[in-house]
Amino acid sequence: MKHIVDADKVEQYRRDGFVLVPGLFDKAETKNIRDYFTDMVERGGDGWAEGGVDLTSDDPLKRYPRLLQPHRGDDVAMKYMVDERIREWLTAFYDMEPLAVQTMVYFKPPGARGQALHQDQRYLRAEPGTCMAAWLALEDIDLGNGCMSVVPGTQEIPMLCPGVADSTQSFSSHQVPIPQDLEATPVEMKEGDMLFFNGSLVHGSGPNESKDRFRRIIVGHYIEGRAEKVTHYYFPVYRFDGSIVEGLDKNDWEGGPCGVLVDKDGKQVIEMTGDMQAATAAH
Ligand SMILES: O=C(O)CCC(=O)C(=O)O
Repeated sequence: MKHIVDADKVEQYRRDGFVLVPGLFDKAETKNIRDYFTDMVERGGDGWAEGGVDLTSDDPLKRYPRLLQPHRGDDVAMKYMVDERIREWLTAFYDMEPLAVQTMVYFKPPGARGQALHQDQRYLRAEPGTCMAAWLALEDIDLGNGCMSVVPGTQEIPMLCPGVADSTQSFSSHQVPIPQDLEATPVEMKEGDMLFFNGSLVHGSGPNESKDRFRRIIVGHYIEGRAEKVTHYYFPVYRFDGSIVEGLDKNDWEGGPCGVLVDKDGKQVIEMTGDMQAATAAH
């Protein structure tokens, strides 16, 4: 059945920098993906588990670390990354087919920490344009098991210099500040729902405080079709037909200017006086 891209949702994405598309994948598909990658991490991660799997650790994320870039050798991950429905939506948002650069699978078992507020473009450094994510709920996700939160109003801001995250709540060590008058809003999702968001949008997730529910998701990251440069880590860059794009330039990891929040005449503004490398090194 041909999937229909909804014009109101495209408009919403262009305005807000994120949009939730309910039921983009059906339950048979999400179950397959969920079971497939859970089996993979439980047998040791097949080489994709961040830092390897440590079954003896007290940290749930060491027993179930996220899988990084499995599409580089795994067909199920590759199939997700270049899924036709994702292609149709992203192409509608940007009026041009994007390029695919990343897959990740998060398990977030009960008791696991979340990931502090951040902006993806800081890492991907796609130029020109931005990056975008296609984040699929592989089970029902709510505040209790650590849903995603987004900060509406940040979809067009520059990269903010990160501060230090609370390591009891987040496995990642950096956290960007939230500009005045904006707030993080939880996005609860049903299994099969897709959250699309751009690379400026500040987002992150809290811990899984449930007793017995995992929070599994798979995410693909993309750059605009007109991009000429992306951080070296994201090579090879793929088209949606699975072929590799040659000729893009490589950016360094986490470099470039970043913004600090300052008060000016009683109003908060972002001043691009920071340096991302310095901000990162300070932690
Ligand atoms: O799944 C999460 O908790 C965070 C994932 C995320 O931030 C991302 O995919 O950019």
